[in-house]
Amino acid sequence: MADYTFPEGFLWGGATAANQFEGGYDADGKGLSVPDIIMGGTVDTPRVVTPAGVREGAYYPSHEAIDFYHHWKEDIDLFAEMGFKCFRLSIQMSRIFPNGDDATPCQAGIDFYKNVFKHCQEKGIEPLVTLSHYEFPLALSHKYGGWDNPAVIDLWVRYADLCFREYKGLVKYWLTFNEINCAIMGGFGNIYGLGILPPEDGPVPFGECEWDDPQRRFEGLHNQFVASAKAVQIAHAIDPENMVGCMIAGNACYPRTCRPADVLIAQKQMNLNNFYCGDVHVRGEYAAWAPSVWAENGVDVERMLDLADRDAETLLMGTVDFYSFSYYMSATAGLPDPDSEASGGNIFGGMGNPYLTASDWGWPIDPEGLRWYLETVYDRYQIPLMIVENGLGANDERGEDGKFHDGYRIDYMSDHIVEMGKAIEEGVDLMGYTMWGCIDLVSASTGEMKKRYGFIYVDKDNDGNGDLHREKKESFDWYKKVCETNGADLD
Ligand code: BGP
Repeated sequence: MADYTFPEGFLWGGATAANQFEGGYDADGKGLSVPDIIMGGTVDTPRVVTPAGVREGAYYPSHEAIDFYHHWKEDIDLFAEMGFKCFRLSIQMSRIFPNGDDATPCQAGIDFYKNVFKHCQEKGIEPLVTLSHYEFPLALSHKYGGWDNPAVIDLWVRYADLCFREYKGLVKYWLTFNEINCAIMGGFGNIYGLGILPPEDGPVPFGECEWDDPQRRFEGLHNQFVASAKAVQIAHAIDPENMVGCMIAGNACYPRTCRPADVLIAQKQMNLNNFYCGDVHVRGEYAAWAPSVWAENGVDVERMLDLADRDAETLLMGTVDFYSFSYYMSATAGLPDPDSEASGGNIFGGMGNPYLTASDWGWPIDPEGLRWYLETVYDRYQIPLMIVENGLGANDERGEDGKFHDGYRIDYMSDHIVEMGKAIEEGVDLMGYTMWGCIDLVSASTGEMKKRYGFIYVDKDNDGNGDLHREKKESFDWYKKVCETNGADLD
C-alpha cells in the first residue's frame, strides 16, 4: 500500500481521440477530416498525406479505426467495469459540421455523441471532451487554408458553442485544442495541429520541411488561442459548472550536463515547448520572451505584437480553469554533442539521457520526470493540473495461455502513479489521470495498430485485418484495482 493519498473524487480513467478510434469516417453525413487523408506508416516509414482527398486503393487507418462508432456501448461498459470515473474522448467537428461552415449542423452527428455521453453518465463516468484533437474538416483546409486564416475562428467558436449547448448537463469537463503546442514544430504541427496541408502528396515530416511557413504557424497558433479564449467564456456563460482546460504536449526537458550553456538551452526549450502556449492559456498573455521566439523563427515581430495587442482582452478574459497535458517521456538539451544520440519521443524529441531506458518505440521512460514536470508547472501557474495522456506503446503478444500478459505496462503505469502521489504530497493540485489509449487504437505518429497502449486488446492489425473483437489484457484487472482503491493499491 502506498504512503500517499489521492484526493477524494480523483478522476481515474482513460483517454482516446476520435480520429484514432472512432471510424465511421463517412457515416451518417460526416464530412472528411484532415486525418482521413493520412495513410498508415510504421516507425521507419512515415505516414503519407494526400492533401487533395482520399486516394483510391490506399489504406487510411482512421476510416475504420477500431470502430467505436459501432462498439461504443460495449466499450463504455468495459470502462465502467474497470471503475473509470472519467473517459476522455474527442468530438470530430466534421461529424457536426461536415464542411465546417455549413449553414446547419448534422443532427446524426450531434445525436451520436449525445448517446455516448448519456451512456457514460448512466455508468457513473464523467466524459472529458476534447473539442479539437488533431482534427479539422478537410473542406475548411481546402477553402480557407487552415488555422492561419482568422475566418476559421468564428466557425470553430460556433461549433464549440453548439457543443456546450447540446451537451449541457452531460459534459462538464472540456479541453479546447489537443497538444496545441505541436504547432511549434514544423511539418506534423501544420497538418495535425493547424489543418495546413502540404502542396502535394508526401510524407508527414516531423520538424523542418520545405513547405513550412513559420509565419503561418505562429499566426495559426494565435488564432487558436483566441478561439480557445472565446470558447472558455461561452462555456462558462452557458453553464457555470463547466470547467475548461488547455492541453499541452508535456516536454520535460533537462540540461544535458551542468555546463551553464546547457542549462540555458534546456530552459529555453522548456519555455518554448511548454510555456509559450501555457502562458497564453493560463495567464492570458504572451511571455516576455515571446518576441524573441518570433524573431528567431523569422516571424514578423511587429505583426505578432499587433495581433497580441488587438486580442489582449479576449485572451485575458478567457483563461482556462485547469492545465492538462500529455506525459510520456523526458528529453535533454544542450550544446551539440557528438556522443549524444537523439532520443525518440512524443512530438518533441531531444538529446538522449544515459540514465533512462526506452520503450519498444524508442521513447525514454522517466516516471520521476513526471513528478518534476508536475511540480514545475504547478509552481508556475498554481491552478489544478490534469494528466490526460500517459502510457506505454508496446508490441503486445499473446502468451502461451493465449492471453495478453502486459506486466511491462503495469510497471510503467504504476511507477508513474507513484510519482503522481509524491507530487500530490508536495502540494500539487492534481485533478485526475486518464491513461492514453485505454483501448488499443491507431497510433497518431505512425498510423500503426501494432503500437498498442490498451487495457483492452482489439483484434486488428496494421493492414486493417481482424474481426475487431475486444479482449481484456492482464492490466485490465490491475487498473480496476487502482480505480477501486483510489490509487492506493498498485501491486
Ligand atoms: C499524443 C497524441 C495522441 C496519441 C499519443 C501517443 O501526441 O495526443 O493522439 O497518439 O500521443 O502517440 P502515438 O500514437 O504516436 O504513439
